[in-house]
Amino acid sequence: MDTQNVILVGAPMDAGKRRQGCRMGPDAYRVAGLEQALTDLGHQVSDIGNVSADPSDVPEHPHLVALPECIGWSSALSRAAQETAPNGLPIFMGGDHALSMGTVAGMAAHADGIGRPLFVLWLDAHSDFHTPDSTGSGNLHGTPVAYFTGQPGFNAFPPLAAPIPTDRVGMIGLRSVDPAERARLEQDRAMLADMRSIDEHGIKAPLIAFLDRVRAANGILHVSLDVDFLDPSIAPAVGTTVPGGATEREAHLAMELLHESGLVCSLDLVELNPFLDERGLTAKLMVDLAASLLGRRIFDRPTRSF
Ligand code: 6HN
Ligand code: MN
Ligand code: MN
Ligand code: MN
Repeated sequence: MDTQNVILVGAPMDAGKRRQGCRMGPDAYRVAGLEQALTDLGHQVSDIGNVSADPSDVPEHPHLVALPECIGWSSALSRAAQETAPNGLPIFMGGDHALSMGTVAGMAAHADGIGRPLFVLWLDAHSDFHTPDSTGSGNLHGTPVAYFTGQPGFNAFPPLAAPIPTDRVGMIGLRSVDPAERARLEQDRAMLADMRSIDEHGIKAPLIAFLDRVRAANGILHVSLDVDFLDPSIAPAVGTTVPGGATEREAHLAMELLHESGLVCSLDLVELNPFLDERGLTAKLMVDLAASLLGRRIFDRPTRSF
């Protein structure tokens, strides 16, 4: 098996929504044994600790939650992505999904620098395709895809070195998309696989079709894994559960196919709220999924004992 340099980057961002707890995510992944699980696969793993948000002098916004802090996280995490990606595969341990504004922007700049297009796989119940003008909740974790694809309304945020055209975005797991997001998605060319289509055709078909697109363009792939992609019965530790999510088997199969593709350059693990977990189950499942993505074989899955 080919081994890689894997760089764990803590992103204890909790500013992307009102409900707090995701700041404990990076330490939950550490306690759940992410570094050891990847080391056991033969990888060179280093944990560079936690990033903190840059200062921002943008004023607070009456509707958008913690706007200055989100801007400060975006620039800090974009820099962290650009600094780590040349040395290996960064895994961003979140933190809420607003952190992907920074990680994807930074990975896009990195990809641009090496002359390859960045594709993004969004594994999520939600499309996170609101703009600051369309979000009803004011929670910026519902906006990262709109930001890094260059939609209007993000003037207060760091300018993008390389906006990602929507036809380089694939979304799998969708089952809760607000009307404004839907209207925008319908005009766009992102690959969308909602849970209805996964029920009908399985998870392999849309994923392989998307990976073929990445390969044909000589692209590299950033994967953004939101805990609520998974069914809440197996992954309760998230503030935005939507019933009818991916099963443990569908999620592992997706990770194994991603590994076999050899195309993945970076990974976000987002929205884990350890305050809502049950005996660390969600954190451990996310660690096991990351291990499958990094090449753990099916017979090597651990027995869960408490
Ligand atoms: N996530 N569409 C809802 C909102 O508040 O804009 C939910 C967003 C969920 C965010 O999945 O990271
Ligand atoms: Mn505010
Ligand atoms: Mn999300
Ligand atoms: Mn979500």
